[in-house]
Amino acid sequence: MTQGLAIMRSRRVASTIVLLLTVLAPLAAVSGQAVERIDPPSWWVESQEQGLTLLIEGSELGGADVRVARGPIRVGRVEPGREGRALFIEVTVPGRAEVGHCELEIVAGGRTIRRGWELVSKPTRRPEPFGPDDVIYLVMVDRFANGDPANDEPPGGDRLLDRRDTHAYHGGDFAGLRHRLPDLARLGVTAIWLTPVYDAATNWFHANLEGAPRKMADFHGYCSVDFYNTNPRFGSLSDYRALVSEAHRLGLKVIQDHVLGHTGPKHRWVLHPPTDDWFHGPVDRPPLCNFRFDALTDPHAREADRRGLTDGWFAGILPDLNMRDPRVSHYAIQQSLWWITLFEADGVRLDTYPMVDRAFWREWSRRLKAAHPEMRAVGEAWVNDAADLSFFQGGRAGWDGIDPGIDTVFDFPLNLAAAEVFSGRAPASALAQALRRDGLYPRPELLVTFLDNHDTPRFAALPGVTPERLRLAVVFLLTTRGIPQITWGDEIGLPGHMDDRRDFPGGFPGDPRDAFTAVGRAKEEQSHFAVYRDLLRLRKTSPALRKGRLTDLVADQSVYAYLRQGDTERVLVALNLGKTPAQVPLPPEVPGPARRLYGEAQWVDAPGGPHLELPGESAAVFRLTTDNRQLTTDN
Ligand SMILES: [Ca+2]
Ligand SMILES: [Ca+2]
Repeated sequence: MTQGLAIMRSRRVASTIVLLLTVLAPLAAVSGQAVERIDPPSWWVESQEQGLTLLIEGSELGGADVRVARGPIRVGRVEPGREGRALFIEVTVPGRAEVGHCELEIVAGGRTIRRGWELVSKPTRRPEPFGPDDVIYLVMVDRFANGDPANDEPPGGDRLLDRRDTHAYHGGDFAGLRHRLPDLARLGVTAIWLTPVYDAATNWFHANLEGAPRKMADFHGYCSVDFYNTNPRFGSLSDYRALVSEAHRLGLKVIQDHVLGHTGPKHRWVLHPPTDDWFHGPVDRPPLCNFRFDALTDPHAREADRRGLTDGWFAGILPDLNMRDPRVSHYAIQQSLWWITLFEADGVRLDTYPMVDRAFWREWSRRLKAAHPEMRAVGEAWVNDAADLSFFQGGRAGWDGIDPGIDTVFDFPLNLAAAEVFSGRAPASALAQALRRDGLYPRPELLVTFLDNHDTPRFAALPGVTPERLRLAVVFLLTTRGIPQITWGDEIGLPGHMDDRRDFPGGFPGDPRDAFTAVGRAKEEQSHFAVYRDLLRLRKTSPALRKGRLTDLVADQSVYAYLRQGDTERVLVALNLGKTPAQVPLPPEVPGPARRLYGEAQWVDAPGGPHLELPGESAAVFRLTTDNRQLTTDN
């Protein structure tokens, strides 16, 4: 429950949003038979997917017959949806089908409508799985860099652009990010995670912030109105493809953000759901998500409490999809397959992962991994207790007999410990205490570690986190176990909180300075940047720092020292959070001499054994020059 409350607090804005149903833009009234869209709009040849199902939406489609007028695809079963507004059509792509334009003939009420549908080539690049060798850089597309001012206010004019308003669009886009990718590659990150790219341009709802009604745009991307198109403010599908290609050319992996469990409040389905139970309803009196993650992890919880988590609408405003209807779950799985395959994702970040049935994730994983065995997924489970969070990492069945198959999760418990330690509220040993619980996870080395993300306050903005402590936290993040994730601007100590997601200085036309360059960074920003740059370089050259076994050596009030041991290398990391110098005795299994790789600490070989002289509020990294043969025997 406390986790749920934590979320409610941290997502204060979302939880206070009051959707005014009256602002829902009514869909254009349609008379007579019409076909408005076909999802997915394309598929690829050589697909192994069985049971591909197209959702045709329009009007007066009841009793329709569907034929293939052109192309090699074959139509199987046709199932009508709700109120003649939807058809579910099974389609087969024959093994030898060739790429080309297809046409479907939809015949109903004496009318025939022809609609195009594309059979495209299958990209040949295989995903490169992200893992402990990687460092992930989170970019909120709207807030990073504006490379194309022409798309800032798309035709039709919602006038949602205002850089002074933290709830409006700021103009960032694919072109801007693409232009800055070389900077990210030089910084030393190896993967980019973009906030969702779905079309949401017309999404515009009213938020009630502490009594004051105000507008809120979907700059963050989590309120889709079209799962098969990009937000035109970010760019077109081909602009997105160009961004992904450029990232791959620079050796950067791409992690897509998939929102499968809910739509935006203004999605067309809210007014015209394709089936009666498409959403957990009723739509006009939606059930509220209870954020009771513990109800899922607790074998003795009430089923009603579990349903309160999986079947409730996030903050009562995000229409929650009913994955227990196979037509809905099929749509969601195809959506993921479409983006991952055609836009060549290396990995996926899954939004609000615990709020969707675990049986769905098991099926999602099975089908996604069948198509892309190398693809990895990280689920967002905002759970602060390791015992609960470990339940959500795939790799073993839980008490419910379900292995969701999702490779990893974000390490919120370690994030919480880091926030308490580096803000001065907890002793340094609390980091070791948090890591002590790694035995609970199927694969702790795959946990995605972070200091902050787009839903949390910036670490730099936490009370008690001084610039010095912030830099120590960065050393910890980049040297402890796991896959580190950095939030855009963290490398310069960008402040802000989840209600104030700031633009990267220099990413936007007219910015007074360009913090992508050394000359554009303030002195303190440059100090932060240097720590990221140096540690990322070190990490790149040190297999032990990336994947070595973690052994705690010293964990007390102000000092935390640990070893990372690989097959060929041993590295010692020491942090002193105290303001005064610390003398840190090292245990016998850490013999000298050692070579200092980072920091200003001194290694002292004394008759009683080596110790470290660590200046106040400093960190150090040493490579132990031990005989390598010893490493394989002391495990
Ligand atoms: Ca733009
Ligand atoms: Ca749900």
